[in-house]
Amino acid sequence: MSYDTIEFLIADSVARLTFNRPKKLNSFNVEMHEEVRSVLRKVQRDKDIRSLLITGNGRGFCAGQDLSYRNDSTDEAKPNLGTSLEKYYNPLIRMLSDLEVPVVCAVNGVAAGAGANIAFACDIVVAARSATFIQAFSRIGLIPDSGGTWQMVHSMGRARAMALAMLGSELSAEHAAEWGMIWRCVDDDKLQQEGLDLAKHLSAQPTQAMAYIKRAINRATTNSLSHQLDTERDLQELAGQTEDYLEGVHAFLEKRPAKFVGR
Ligand code: T3D
Repeated sequence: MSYDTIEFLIADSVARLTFNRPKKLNSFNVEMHEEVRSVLRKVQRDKDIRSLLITGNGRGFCAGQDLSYRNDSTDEAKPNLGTSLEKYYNPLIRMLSDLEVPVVCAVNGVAAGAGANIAFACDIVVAARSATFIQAFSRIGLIPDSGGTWQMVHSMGRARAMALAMLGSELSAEHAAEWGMIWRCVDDDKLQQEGLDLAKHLSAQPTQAMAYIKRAINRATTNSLSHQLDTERDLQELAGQTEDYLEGVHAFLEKRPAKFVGR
C-alpha cells in the first residue's frame, strides 16, 4: 500500500514508520493522522511485527499540527481544538502507549508542539545531537497537549516542565537526555543506524515480556507501591506462562543464546 504523508515498511519483524511531509517539517494534517493511525492498527494486529521504529524525513522530526489548516479561523468560526485533540491527537498518543510492541523513536531534527510529545510518548527515544524539542504551544497561545504536560512533569519535574511550557524554549537533545526525557542522543550521522539497531534488537526479544514491561512501567507512574506490587505479580504470572520464558531459562542453563519467538 502506498501513502501520501508517511512511508511504511516492514522487514524482519521490524516496522518502520517515517513521517514524510518534509516541506512542512512533517507537521500533521488530517490525512497524515489517518495514515499514521491505519499503520499503527496494522502494527497492533500483525503478530509478525515485533518492534516499531518511528522517524521523520528531511530536517525535522515533526512540527505538530500543520498550522496552515488553522489559517482560515475567524472570530466567528474558530476551530474547536478540543475536538481535534479528542479525535486525532489523543487517540494517537493512546495507541502509542498501548501498542504491545516496543516503539523506538529516532528524532532526526526539530520536534515541536505535538511533534515533541509524540516522540516522548514512544518507549525508547534516541535523538540526533542537533535535534531540539520545543513546546512551541505558548508561542501561539496554546498549552502543551498530546500528553506533554504529563510526560514533562513525570520525567523532568515541575520546575523544568513549567518553564519549558511557559517559555516555549528550545531543549537540546543533550539536555533532553540529561533531564530524563529521552534515552540518549547520538551523532547525527549515526542516528538512523542506532534507531534501526535498537528496533532490530528489540524485535528479537521476548515480545510478550516487552509488552508486560511497558504496561508495568507505564502504570508505575501513577500507582502506589502496594498497587504496583500487585501489578507486577499479575504481569509476572502472565510472563511466566510464555514459551519465551521457558526458552530463556533453558538457554541460560544450557549456556547458549536464547532464541525468542515472541510468544
Ligand atoms: O490545532 C489543533 O488541532 C490542536 C492541536 C495542536 C497540536 C500542536 O502541535 S500546536 C503547535 C503547532 N506547531 C507549532 O507551533 C510549531 C510551528 N513551527 C515552528 O515554530 C518552527 O517551524 C520550528 C521551530 C519547528 C522550526 O523553525 P525553523 O526556523 O527551523 O523552520 P521554519 O522556517 O519555521 O519552517 C520550515 C518550513 O516548515 C516553513 O515553510 P516555508 O516557509 O519554507 O514554506 C514553515 O512554514 C513550515 N512549518 C513548520 N512548522 C509548521 C510549518 N507549516 C505548517 N505548520 C507547522 N506546524
